[in-house]
Amino acid sequence: MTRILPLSISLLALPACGDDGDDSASAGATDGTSTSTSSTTSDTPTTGTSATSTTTSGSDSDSATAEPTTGTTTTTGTTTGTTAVDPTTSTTTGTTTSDTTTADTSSTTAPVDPCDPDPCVAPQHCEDGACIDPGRPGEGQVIVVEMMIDPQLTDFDAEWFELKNITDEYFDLDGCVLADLGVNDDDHLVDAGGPLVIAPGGRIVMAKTADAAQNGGIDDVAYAFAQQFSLTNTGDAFILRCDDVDVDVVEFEPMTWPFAVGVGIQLDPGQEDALANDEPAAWCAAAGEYFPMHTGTPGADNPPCR
Ligand SMILES: [Ca+2]
Ligand SMILES: [Ca+2]
Ligand SMILES: [Ca+2]
Repeated sequence: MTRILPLSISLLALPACGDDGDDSASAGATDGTSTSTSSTTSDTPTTGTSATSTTTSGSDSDSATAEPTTGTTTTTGTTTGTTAVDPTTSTTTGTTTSDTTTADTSSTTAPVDPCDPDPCVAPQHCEDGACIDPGRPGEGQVIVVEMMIDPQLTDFDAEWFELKNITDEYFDLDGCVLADLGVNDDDHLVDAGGPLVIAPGGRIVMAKTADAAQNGGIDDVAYAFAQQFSLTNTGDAFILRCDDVDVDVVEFEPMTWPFAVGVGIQLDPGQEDALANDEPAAWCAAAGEYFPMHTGTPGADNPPCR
């Protein structure tokens, strides 16, 4: 029996050795010393942490210790306080924005005229920055202002008429039609082989021929229409038609109109209008000779009739 005790004691002692490395919870409950030590040890950090956090949270509003944390928050507050600077920045930005807007508005408001300065050379004109060729005249924009209906020289060579552009823009007469009420009643398509430009306020002469030796000494004939168009001595019509628009029409006859053999008729400069020139009273017999026994001012201004 005596031997058994030591065994049980040793058996009891063995678990004690295993306890050291094993969980302290069960052993700790038995071992008062180790329990208090370990619990104190483990308690301290935990309690410390919670205590600190409690203190911190409690001190957030009161203690200066919590300020670091609160400081951070304060920093945010400061940042917010700095936000007081932000408004300034915002204000500045706002000002800048409004300035920029003002600048934009002024740049938008300022119209840019692509035709100023005018990049085009006459007879082209500027439209939205593009150089446009002259177009054909509309009704009444180009009118007939003088005619040699019955020349002393042969009618086949020496008839002519003068046109005036009474607008402030260039026109191209190439492609227009000359029509009359003559025996043949042929329309003549103006084919100048290129632009036949009449300048603003300008005048041009069209004749049967451009040969000055044949037409009565007229050198500056802009276009020769030959025999398809004529000014019939017994009465006829002069019609300038462009793009199917009668730009000007004048019907004449020898009884009431002041032309005669070798005497041209001219429109009074005060009657330069497509309707006014329909009336014989707006015309008068040309006085000065441009060629022996031929009166008129081909290519030059008409003097007043009275
Ligand atoms: Ca004639
Ligand atoms: Ca007319
Ligand atoms: Ca003239």
